[in-house]
Amino acid sequence: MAKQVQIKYTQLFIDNEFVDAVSGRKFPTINPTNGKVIAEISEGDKADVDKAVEAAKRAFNRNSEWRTMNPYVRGQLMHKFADLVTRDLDYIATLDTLDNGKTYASAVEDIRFGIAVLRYYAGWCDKILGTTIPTGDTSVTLTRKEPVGVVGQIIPWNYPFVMLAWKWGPALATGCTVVLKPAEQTPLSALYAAALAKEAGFPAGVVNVIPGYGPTAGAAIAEHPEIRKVAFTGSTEVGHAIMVAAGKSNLKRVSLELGGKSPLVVFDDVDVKEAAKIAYNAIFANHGQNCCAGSRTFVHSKIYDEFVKHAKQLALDRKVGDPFDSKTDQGPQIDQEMLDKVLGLINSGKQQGAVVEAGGNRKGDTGYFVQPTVFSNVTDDMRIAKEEIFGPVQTILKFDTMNEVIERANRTNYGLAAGVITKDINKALEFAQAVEAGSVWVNFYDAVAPQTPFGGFKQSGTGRELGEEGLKEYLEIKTVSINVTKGN
Ligand code: TXE
Repeated sequence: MAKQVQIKYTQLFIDNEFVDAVSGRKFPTINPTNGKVIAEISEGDKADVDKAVEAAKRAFNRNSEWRTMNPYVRGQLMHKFADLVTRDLDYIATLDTLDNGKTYASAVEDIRFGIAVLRYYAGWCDKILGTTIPTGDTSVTLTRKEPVGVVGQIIPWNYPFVMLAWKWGPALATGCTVVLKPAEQTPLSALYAAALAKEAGFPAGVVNVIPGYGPTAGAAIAEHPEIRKVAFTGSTEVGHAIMVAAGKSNLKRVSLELGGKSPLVVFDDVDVKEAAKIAYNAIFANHGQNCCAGSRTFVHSKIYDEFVKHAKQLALDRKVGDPFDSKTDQGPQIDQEMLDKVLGLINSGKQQGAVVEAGGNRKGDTGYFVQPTVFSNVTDDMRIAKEEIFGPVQTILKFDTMNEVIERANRTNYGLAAGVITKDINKALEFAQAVEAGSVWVNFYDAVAPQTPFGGFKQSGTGRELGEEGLKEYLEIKTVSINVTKGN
């Protein structure tokens, strides 16, 4: 797999054109495998967000091409865009691997999932229906579902293209117009997607992409008085800031998909080796940089030692290295900051008395690689059991009873996802009902599909993405009541 590809787009995308930032500033995007600069990217700021919002507003004008487009044609445009992503799948996956460090194989899976999400939402375009409501003899009442308007979307670096697809899918299906800010670490695939949107034939201003930093470009989106809705995926800390900004500006709608500390509970009636494999994938997928990572593995005391033995072996066998090498399981973490954060938390685990079964250190001194790490003897009070590590670090805790594990699983401000492994359907359902989490997976993990709603309880977020639920975030409901001589 070629590691060197031509980077075609490095400027902001506004009104269907690639342009420099108003300030003329640029910032580097770094390859986490070697710490080297891949490209210098135009750095968007408030002035650029303002320009993009103006373009998005024009595209949303009442008589614009986009607003008057037959919804079926809108769906065809989305399918055309998905076709182009399919055509260039290898290239886009290469951009994400270069920029993010994820393995090329997982980047390909990501892009395929993104395509599935885009096609799922393309199918919705002409199926967004209103209702008629009986209101008496002298009136007729109906509802219309209308796009909210210009939406801001701020996405993270862990799944660069997929996050764009999750955001653009429902926004375009409902007929909104978009100003998207990719993460500063991973702007490349979003800029390429912008070029494909133009090639597909979306009218100017329907999608705009403004790379830049959070406190400048991101904050300008969250505070903008003419953005009607902001969709954010990222840290819980910034999620708080987005809500404050929305409250202080124009009460724009807010949907947030934030961090997690998701429990995966393994009962004692399972095939232990199999369960260890599920738990391994649950935590190590995407190098642990996954909002729903199974980052607290609760194992029943009867099988605890055997489980730890398997978990240790799986981590020791995990191949860390060049993400473009097809034998590699794990590439680097995203950047120096995350490397430092993950290593700091690993050290806290050592200091607080957890047992290092595997890994426990940085790997090499070039790039941001971390050894796959397994901690046993973890207790609830340790930082590694409480804080989102966002790295390849498995923490294995021991439990004895259902009530105990439910109480401990829920003792967190997060509530994004949870898993349970058992052969007993009653246990599985009892846990699924009691756990405070937006997604619960039984006997597997990370089973997210375009048609299944996804989002968090508590401080893991608000609102839902994917599925029909995901559309609601982008729709206003208008009630139209008509005075008639003979109603119902
Ligand atoms: O997130 P940030 P970071 C968690 C994970 C990770 C931690 C920090 O625990 O260790 O967050 O990661 C933009 N106004 N997750 O620092 O800062 C930013 O530019 C508006 C979980 O990367 O939240 C980027 O585009 N926007 C998560 C996006 O927010 C702002 C995925 C995410 O960056 C902003 C990533 C501001 N003031 C990290 N500050 C998940 N839920 O999947 C930053 N941004």
